[in-house]
Amino acid sequence: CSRPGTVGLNTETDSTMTRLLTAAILAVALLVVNADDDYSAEFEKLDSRLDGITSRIHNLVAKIDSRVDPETIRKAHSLEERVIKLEGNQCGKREFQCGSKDPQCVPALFVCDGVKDCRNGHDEDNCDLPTNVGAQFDGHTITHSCNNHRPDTLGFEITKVRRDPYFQTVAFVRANVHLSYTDATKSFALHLPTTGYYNFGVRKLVLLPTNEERLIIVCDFDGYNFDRCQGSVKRESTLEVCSTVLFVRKQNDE
Ligand SMILES: [Ca+2]
Repeated sequence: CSRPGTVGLNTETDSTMTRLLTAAILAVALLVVNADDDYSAEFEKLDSRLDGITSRIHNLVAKIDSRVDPETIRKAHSLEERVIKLEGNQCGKREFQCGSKDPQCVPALFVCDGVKDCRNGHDEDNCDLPTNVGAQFDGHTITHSCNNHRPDTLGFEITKVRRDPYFQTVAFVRANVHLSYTDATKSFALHLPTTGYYNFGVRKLVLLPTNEERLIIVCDFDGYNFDRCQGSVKRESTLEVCSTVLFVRKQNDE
């Protein structure tokens, strides 16, 4: 037989639960909305700061282009390239942007091949190699999940460079990668000879895997500042980035 009192109690309880749930959902929704509001404000602030910085850098580059100090010009272009990297340059992944005053995309393979492909010729303007023989870079590990031994030190030295006259866009290199790490009981130091290449079109140094862990070191230069590159370590099988590293040139007088 039925028990009306119990049914009534259950209905009341259900109603209370429904209201509580509704309130909880509303509270979560409000939190999400508020959180979105906070992030939107933060994004707007960053966006506006980036606009300001971009405009200042473009003005600076325009002003100093006529001066003769190549180091100052190089620094300004380096800043400009870093901003372009953040904002995107409207070209494809394997394309080169000829320049902000005369935007044009050309295939990255056409950069530094001895033939002017950009209307403004910028694809042939900046063809010095940042990784000449003897160049040494020390890494500062930012994130690391490649394995369970985060490096205490990580760096590389270029030992040989070869450029093929028929394929100037790429410089082939030999390098020594060194790294050290410490586990629970002792320290390890490894020196791993490897090969790789610098691609002028995308301004990337790639060092091929050195041991059974099959990790690739990729370092992105901005094409102007030869003293630093944004490094990432990738798994060869999946190309997943498992470590990020800032590489800074070791000065020879150290
Ligand atoms: Ca060219």
